[in-house]
Amino acid sequence: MKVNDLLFLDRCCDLARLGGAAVSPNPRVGAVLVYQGRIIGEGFHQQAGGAHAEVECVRSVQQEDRPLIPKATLYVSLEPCCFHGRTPACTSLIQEQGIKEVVIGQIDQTAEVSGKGISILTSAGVNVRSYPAHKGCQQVARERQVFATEKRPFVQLKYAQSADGFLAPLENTTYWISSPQSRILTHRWRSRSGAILVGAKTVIQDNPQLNSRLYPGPDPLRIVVDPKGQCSGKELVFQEQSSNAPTLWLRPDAAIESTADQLEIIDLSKRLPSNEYWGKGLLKFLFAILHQRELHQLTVEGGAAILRLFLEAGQWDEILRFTNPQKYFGAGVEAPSLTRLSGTQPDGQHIRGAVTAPEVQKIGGDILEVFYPRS
Ligand code: AOF
Ligand code: ZN
Repeated sequence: MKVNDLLFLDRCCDLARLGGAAVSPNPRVGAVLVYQGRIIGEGFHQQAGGAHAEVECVRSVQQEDRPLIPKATLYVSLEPCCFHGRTPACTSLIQEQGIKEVVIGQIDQTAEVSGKGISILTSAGVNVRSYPAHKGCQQVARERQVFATEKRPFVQLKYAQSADGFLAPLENTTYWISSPQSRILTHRWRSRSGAILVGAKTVIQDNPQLNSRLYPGPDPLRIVVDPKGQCSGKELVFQEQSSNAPTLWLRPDAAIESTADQLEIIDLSKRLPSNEYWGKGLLKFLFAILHQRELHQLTVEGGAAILRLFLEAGQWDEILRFTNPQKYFGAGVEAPSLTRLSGTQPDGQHIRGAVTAPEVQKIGGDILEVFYPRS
């Protein structure tokens, strides 16, 4: 392991993170070209269908430095692609440029790549070093990797709780728990999200818009899971004028006609047996729809039953939990208990436990904790 390799891969990750929602369903990727310790080129993937990070990086090299390209080392956060998709293969670019040393972070789990990019380069005489354990490279590519391997989006569960672990003080009430700063951060996340999903109860009680109006950027696809047909269709999330983003409404029937252009009603009775309107059957169906639409990231924003649905099925990848340390409800709707997650269900299925990531942040007056599945 070379210390400089890790530093330059860190730089690749900083660049990759500049890619926003437009990158989806491609992975976020960053690349740098280094000659004798000096960065002579940098680039990142900005938009699906557009130039890959390696192409942007080579393009950015100044005229006077171009003769150095064959003598430079190319660092990329992800294995270079080796097939012609919407754009040509990066392995060809590397060979055309005469680059002889490539350092990568993650192997690209996309079926067409998956190690073949490395073997093509190695066979062509390029020296390749890889760092699959590099945390930054894992993080920037994680949505794409889950999408490619599990055929479902990367699932984030997001909620806010009181200091004593309640989502709301009473059933059927709306109560704002987190700080204005946390709200802006949530909208920033939404602007980089593929889709936001909530349950019918949340739509009826909170009447959320689920867009990213407090932060610049595109609005996500909105999904309402309403297997009992409880929503009326008059709620803001279904109204075209509340946002330019489309909404998917999963209902038990087609009793309500879509009035807004961007509202798509999915009649579950035509797609699933009624005993699968909830639970693993529903999740499987939902993931198939999202995979078909090439959505590689999904944020689940509640309520309690929906959060539990994903938790109990073990179908989640990250939990973002805000806690307001000043608020005590004493009773109400309980937040999911993450410490009770590990264990075995009655059907013998193991429940994916949760572990806290080391980073705990203060956002406004709130505490933001991040949890990952116990591996
Ligand atoms: C790279 N560098 O910056 C990205 C890669 O349709 P295309 O041509 O854009 O190809 C998409 C595939 O390329 C995608 O499925 C993934 O495997 C890879 N993404 N590869 O070398 C990049 N974004
Ligand atoms: Zn590529």
